[in-house]
Amino acid sequence: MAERKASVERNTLETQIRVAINLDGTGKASFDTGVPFLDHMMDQIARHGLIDLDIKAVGDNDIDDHHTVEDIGITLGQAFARAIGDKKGLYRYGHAYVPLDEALSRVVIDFSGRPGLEFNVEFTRAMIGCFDVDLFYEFFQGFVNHAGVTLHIDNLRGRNAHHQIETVFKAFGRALRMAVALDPRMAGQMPSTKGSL
Ligand SMILES: [Mn+2]
Repeated sequence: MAERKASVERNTLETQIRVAINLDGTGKASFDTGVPFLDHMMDQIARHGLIDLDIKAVGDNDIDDHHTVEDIGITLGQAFARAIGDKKGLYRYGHAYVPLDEALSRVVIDFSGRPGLEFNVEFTRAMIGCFDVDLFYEFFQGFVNHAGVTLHIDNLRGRNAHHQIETVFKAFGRALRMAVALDPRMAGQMPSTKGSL
């Protein structure tokens, strides 16, 4: 099987990001982004997606975390697009429900080639520690635009904002794991009647 790995570097005047991923990994994660709560969330992607992630970021966090979080989403999306390759034999769709105590989220993803995000999370508070919850939308929008995926995220219930977003990221990891898996019955074929994605 061809290796499904990618390394992407993205530099702007606001941020310098490096992302290395292995879709057929074991969930090994290494982060140095200057945004610890985002690292905690991306750790869920690695663990529950069984995707190795190595992410380093230097950003203008002296302003706020906005550029860094958005640009990590963008660069992670680029890395996925590159590692996925031509999509032959891909499951393509993935979904998961994940609970954490009172919180429950559902994430559905399609490696459609068409960027689209439905993000329905009514956070019960504006900040988690020093992390502004508005930035999660920016992270997923950056990812969606550059991975070329359709992504539906719904937090179905939850009182604790940390639980709300943690169920989203765990479900995102599980949905990714399903979608990026190779289907032996689809071997060598495009998972689309159009013949391309
Ligand atoms: Mn947690």
